[in-house]
Amino acid sequence: MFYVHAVPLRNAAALLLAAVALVGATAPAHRAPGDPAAVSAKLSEWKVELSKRSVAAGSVTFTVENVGSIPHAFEVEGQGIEQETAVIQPGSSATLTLTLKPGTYEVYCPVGEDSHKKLGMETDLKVVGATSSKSSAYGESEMSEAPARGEKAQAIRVTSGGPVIQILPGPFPFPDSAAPILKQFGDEREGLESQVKNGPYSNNVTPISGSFTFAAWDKGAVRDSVDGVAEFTTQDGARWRLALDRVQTKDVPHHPRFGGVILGLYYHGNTQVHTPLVPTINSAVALWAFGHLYKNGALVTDNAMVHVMLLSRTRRDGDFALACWDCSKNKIDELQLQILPGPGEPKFDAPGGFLFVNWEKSSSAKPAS
Ligand SMILES: [Cu+2]
Repeated sequence: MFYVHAVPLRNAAALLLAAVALVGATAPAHRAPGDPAAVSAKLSEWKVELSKRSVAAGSVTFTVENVGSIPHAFEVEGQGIEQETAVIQPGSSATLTLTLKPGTYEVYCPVGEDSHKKLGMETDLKVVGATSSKSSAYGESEMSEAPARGEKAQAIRVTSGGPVIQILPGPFPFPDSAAPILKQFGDEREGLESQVKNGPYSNNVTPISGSFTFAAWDKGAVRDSVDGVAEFTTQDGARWRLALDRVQTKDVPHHPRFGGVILGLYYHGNTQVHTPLVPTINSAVALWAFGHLYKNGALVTDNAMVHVMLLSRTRRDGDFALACWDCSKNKIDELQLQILPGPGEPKFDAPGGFLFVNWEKSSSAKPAS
């Protein structure tokens, strides 16, 4: 997985500043016994930054600021301790004072059953014997950990199965549940509210036929990739073919801050990650890609915007109405394919101008390497 905000340059500048600061650093200031150590923390999408990576054992006060745009929280876990703040709204702060023994502690955002943690909101804190405290600046964690994390490649192969349904425009069936979440979506709210009235997250479905198989690789950094083909015949008899060969790295309307391939994530709905117009689900894979789309053998576009998920089932057997607002405990077998026109391209010649297709009994495996 990777993040699409334009932070790398700023990070690079911060790292340079941090390096300069480290060169100029002198011996750490001693504090009187009994004085709590102070650590400040910044939460944002999707990272946790600590002012220090290492503190002396004893009482430690964390001052935590949410500098992001959605609610977060702060948890410290390790050496038998597991303590967290309440949820912190964007622009607000909280403090947490703990007595910490020497050892390594995991520091992360616990919102969304670890979905924020999986998206990158985690780091660690070393607590050392009281006399050998050493502090360092923001940014050192990225220097020491990013390369190791980038090597972690995971892969999945997904095969479609079961009934195939095309989702047609219609009202979203959980408007009361979605309303409080939509309030936090700022600029996006208007578009989402029109999708509540008549959009692609509806109970208005029709059985069709087709198949979809793909393999996807989550390689960290910017090397995620995908390879797959979907073929289906829509309600109107049109034959569609979609070839996937490259992941998408820029913001997608209504899918901000995401790109590439993410394996194993719990999100949507009330976790406030991603569009709230999908119930809360657990996913084996979520990916964003560009696709080559053909209709009846003729190329429609090389830039179709594609979002794919294999997720815990959201729809009923039989009539395929959305059946739950929190579907995260259900079996993971629903394969969703969502295809939208590329930026500036005309709507597809299909109801609502989009192609949303589900395969209701799909499966996944690790691909042979
Ligand atoms: Cu968070």
